[in-house]
Amino acid sequence: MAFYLGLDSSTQSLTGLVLEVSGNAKQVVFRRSIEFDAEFPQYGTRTGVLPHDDPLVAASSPILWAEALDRFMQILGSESDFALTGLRAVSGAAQQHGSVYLNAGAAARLRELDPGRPLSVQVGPMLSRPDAPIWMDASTTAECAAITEALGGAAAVRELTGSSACERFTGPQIRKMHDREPAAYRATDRIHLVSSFLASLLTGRHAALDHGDASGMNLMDLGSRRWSEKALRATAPGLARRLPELVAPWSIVGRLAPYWTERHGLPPAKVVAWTGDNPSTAIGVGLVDAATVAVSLGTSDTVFGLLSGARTDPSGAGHVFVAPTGEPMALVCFRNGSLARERVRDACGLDWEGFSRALAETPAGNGGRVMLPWFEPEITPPVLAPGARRYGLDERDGRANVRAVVEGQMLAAARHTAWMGPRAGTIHATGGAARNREILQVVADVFEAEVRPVAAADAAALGAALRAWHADLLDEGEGIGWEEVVAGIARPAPGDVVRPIAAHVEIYRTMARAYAACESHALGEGPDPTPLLEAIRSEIAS
Ligand code: ADP
Ligand code: XUL
Repeated sequence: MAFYLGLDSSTQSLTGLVLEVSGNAKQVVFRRSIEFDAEFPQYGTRTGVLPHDDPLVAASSPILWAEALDRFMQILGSESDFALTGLRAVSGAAQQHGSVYLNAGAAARLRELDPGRPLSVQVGPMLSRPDAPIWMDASTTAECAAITEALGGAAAVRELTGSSACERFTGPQIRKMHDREPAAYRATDRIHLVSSFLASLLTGRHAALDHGDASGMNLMDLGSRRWSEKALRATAPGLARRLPELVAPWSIVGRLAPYWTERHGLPPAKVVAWTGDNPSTAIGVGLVDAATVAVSLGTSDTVFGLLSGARTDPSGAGHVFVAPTGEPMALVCFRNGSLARERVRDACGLDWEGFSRALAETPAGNGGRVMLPWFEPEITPPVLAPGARRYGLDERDGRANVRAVVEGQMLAAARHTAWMGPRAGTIHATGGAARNREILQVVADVFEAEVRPVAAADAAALGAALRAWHADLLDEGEGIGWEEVVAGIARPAPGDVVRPIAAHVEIYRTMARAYAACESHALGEGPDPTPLLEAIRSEIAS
């Protein structure tokens, strides 16, 4: 019997779970989630983000993430009722793109982490910048333009790194820091992603970064999976020596440092490279072939799947990352996910049950009314000026707004993922909102696919535990296929399926044209869609 710990440091919380593996049987034997805002109010975060006057800026606190990790390990050490000595390996997933800036003293401080003092007080002195920009930041449009120009245009950046230069990606964030805070940049010895920062705390040394999370930086050559000298030059001087080593996702990057063994009674388990939450979720929902895609309805909504052939998104909104299997995966991210749904829910004074009822009792297509749900600056399509746009929709009509926010989100998701290739027949759904059947019905109807909610909650943490198991076996010289890794656990519950309703599918084919016209108009790229919407209204009414 062996145990594997998977962690997920997401925008709003840290979740960890322990997987017990005995022969072919796997089960989760321990699970705990720690909400940042509620458990650590002293940092002043709201939904995991430090308040800022500029709506385009989003940062969080690396000390908060460290304190949450320490708290989780303390709970694991004191409350778990299985033999901790059997813990063989640990891995993790983290919100992607966010960056942590460490000074030259950090390497020694990591080596000498003192088990007698809380981690949080030991992390502060390692930082060359107190906060960490995160994936919600949209303040680097100028930096993206400069990098794009230096690399020969958007298509060239995509070919090289798998994505166009994106505001939230780490390269543009580093360039901004270099240009606007030169002293802090000079004082920076190592730049980690959230994933490799937390792995460094676990191992007590600067941990390597996996190809999967490194794909979200606009700095790695996706073909060779090395840092691209060109991209580094286009970003900031002296960057190569500030970046972690790159490794394959299944690499062992160290062992739990004495801090963890002495302070919390954990064994010196192997630490497997951490990755981004989306790549890790791919394993946690059982995406091990290109026939299935996943929809993750969390703080952000993401749609992703393994790619069968090489392609990038010509529109520039989608990304190609390296999956934990080593294959390319496509991903499109929508910032206005759960928080936008919550915004509409709260404006109508509803709970989730009432939200679901409003969805169930309003007609598919919403009588031709459209919402572009850009309450916050949006990533896909890129929108910097926040504010929902409504077409034919009265803001005071609560139930129609409930349907409009979900339909707007799913019509956008279908439109902006068409580049990924032929539509999948099955969608695996995960994330907090995947427990909402009425939302999943809209996903099924718009994507014309069967939607299967993945039974296990916490897919990113589960994916991390499964990756830890896979890497441990590989390290012991026992190869194991990915099908076998996910078998029996990272799978939709048998028989639990939401099927598309034929009449709704027809309506959404029409509404896709309505959505596209509204989006083009709102982006200043198309005419007033009112005449089209009027025609569509009578089309779907008949
Ligand atoms: P994260 O991206 O932080 O990991 P989760 O995947 O845990 O987020 O999702 C959390 C979100 O799930 C909450 O912000 C909430 O809006 C949403 N949620 C929870 N329950 C429901 C429900 N019944 N219907 C719709 N959304 C829900
Ligand atoms: C993906 C992205 C988000 C974060 C959320 O590109 O920015 O999904 O990973 O944690």
